[in-house]
Amino acid sequence: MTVEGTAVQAPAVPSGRRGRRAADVPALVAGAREGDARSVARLISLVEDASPLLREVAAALAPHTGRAQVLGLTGPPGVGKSTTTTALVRELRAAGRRVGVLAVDPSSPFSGGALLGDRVRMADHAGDSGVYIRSMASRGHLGGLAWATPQALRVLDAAGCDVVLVETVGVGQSELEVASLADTTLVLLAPGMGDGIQAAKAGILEVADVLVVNKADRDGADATVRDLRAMVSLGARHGAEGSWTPPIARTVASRAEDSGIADVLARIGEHTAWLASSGEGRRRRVRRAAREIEAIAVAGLRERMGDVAGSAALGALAEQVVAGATDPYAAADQLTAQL
Ligand SMILES: Nc1nc2c(ncn2[C@@H]2O[C@H](COP(=O)(O)OP(=O)(O)O)[C@@H](O)[C@H]2O)c(=O)[nH]1
Ligand SMILES: [Mg+2]
Repeated sequence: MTVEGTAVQAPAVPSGRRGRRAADVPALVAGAREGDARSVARLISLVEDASPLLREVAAALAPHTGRAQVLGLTGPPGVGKSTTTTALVRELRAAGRRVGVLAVDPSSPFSGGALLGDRVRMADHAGDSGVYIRSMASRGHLGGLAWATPQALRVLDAAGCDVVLVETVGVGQSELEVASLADTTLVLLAPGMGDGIQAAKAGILEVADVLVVNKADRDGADATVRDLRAMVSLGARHGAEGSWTPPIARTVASRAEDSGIADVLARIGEHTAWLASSGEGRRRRVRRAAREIEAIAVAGLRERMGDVAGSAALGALAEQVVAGATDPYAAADQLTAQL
């Protein structure tokens, strides 16, 4: 009876809470480092679900990270980010490099059409063990991307990816988020997206390390390149000596030949060299880590504050403030002193 019971229970529940609780983090990390795709997927799931094992996962990954080059791709929906990502993966694989892809959509739910589309298109590479592809969702809450994506990046880094591509839709904050994650950020634009350019103008030069005018097979590509060149030269005039001026590449990412993707990779290579020679690469990574630590710390504090809200201590302090026995600032100090 007991044998039957365990036989039914153990392997019959591969996913869900039971499986998660049973996760053996050191074994998963060892598996990921050996290139086992299932271990990689499992670790990313632990991260994405904010598993109680998150801390253990982070600690186990730490010694094996810091190698991967992170490329961010952002731009308006439909501009060709997924197509470009696919083309970059193809080129990088041809060069023998191991590649990870994180497709992040901050607004769509996990089963959303955009993500499904990404998956289908990425099926190009299915079966290639040198590529890990993962769609991520931020579960509807803004800022979700901020904490889960860096951890997922670490998983792919530890799994031996030489390059990790992070695709995000350029909607408001997410451009800034992807830029803060990446060593090199590509901003994609396409002809006939004048509104997109206008909207993006404010933030575009701050985040773009390489500008890509995709759909260069379409009318208006020259005008778009001209617009961008004017913007870039305006920005460059204010730039400090030795600063980076984003180059503008033209692509037809959907083409098998003459796509311009090799040129994009060459520009990325130049940026990578500049990151190293200027010291900016290191500074960016330190800034990235600082922001991450801050986000984790603030989230922790907020959680502890949550325990305080509605507590007897808070109630008592509120009574005192109403009675004029103390002021809200002094009360807040008393409250935070308890954390
Ligand atoms: N004409 C043309 N179409 C393209 C090009 N690149 C991508 N597309 C098409 O544009 C559409 C949107 O591409 P997708 O990569 O999904 O855009 P994303 O939303 O930015 O990821 C798809 O139908 C692609 O086939 C290109 O260079 N030229
Ligand atoms: Mg896409």
